[in-house]
Amino acid sequence: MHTDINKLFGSLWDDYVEMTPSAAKVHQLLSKGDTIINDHIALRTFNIEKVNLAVLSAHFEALGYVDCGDYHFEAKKLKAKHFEHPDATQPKVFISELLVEEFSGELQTIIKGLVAQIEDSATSADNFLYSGRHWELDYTTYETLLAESEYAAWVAAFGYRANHFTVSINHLPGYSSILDVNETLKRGGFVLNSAGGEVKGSAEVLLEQSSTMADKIEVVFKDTQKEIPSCFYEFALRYPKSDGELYTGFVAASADKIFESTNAS
Ligand code: OOG
Ligand code: NI
Repeated sequence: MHTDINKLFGSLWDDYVEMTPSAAKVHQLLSKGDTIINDHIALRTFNIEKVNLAVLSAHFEALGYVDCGDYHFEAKKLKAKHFEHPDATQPKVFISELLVEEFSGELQTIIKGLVAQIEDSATSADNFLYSGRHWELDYTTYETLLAESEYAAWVAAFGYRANHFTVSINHLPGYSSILDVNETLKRGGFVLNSAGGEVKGSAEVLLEQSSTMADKIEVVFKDTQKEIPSCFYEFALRYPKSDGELYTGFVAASADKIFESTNAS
């Protein structure tokens, strides 16, 4: 486990930028050299005991993060939680897990076989949250998973790392609306996720979000190399609750569409 939050997020960011070449360009386009404040990051896993959501969240809880919300995505067969740090300037953390037992016997056997290859000591090591894949994977196995769950295929191909970072528009100099951010991104040549509309959520639900479609990078499989969707960048604008404090939760209907940023098209 890490003892230094900034080092953990620094390592997660370095790995994320390697997986997501466009992220450095988006960061540059929006920040114009200023510091960007992250609203949150997100991680994905399987609900198998060795690597479940609680195993990932333990790394954040050791740094003072607190469980602040539960989410269920029935169609995608996922559960998620979000975590906040007492220091509100630290990014929130959104962690989801695939409900493996709700899938076919074939998918369950494949996933159990991948997880079995992880060294027992690996999941509590300092670097676990940005350690990537701990197993061998054939391209045909990836495709088999893809046919049932895009999420399962993504975790199988990329393992443990940040799936996205999220720019806090509330803290982004020069922007006060998500439409302006989206316009800048599109003019810069970046492709937005349009599932459910380019802007997910609204002022009424206290959160507006948008995201790029994931980059495609060359991934090494056991038998071949293929370009597949890796990670994406998200943008979030939060609105104040009646007590004047910014809403800090997530919106399940919006999150459901954000997941689709790693779809192939
Ligand atoms: C998480 C999708 C949900 C959000 O901000 O609502 C999300 C994922 O794609 O792993 O990040
Ligand atoms: Ni997100």
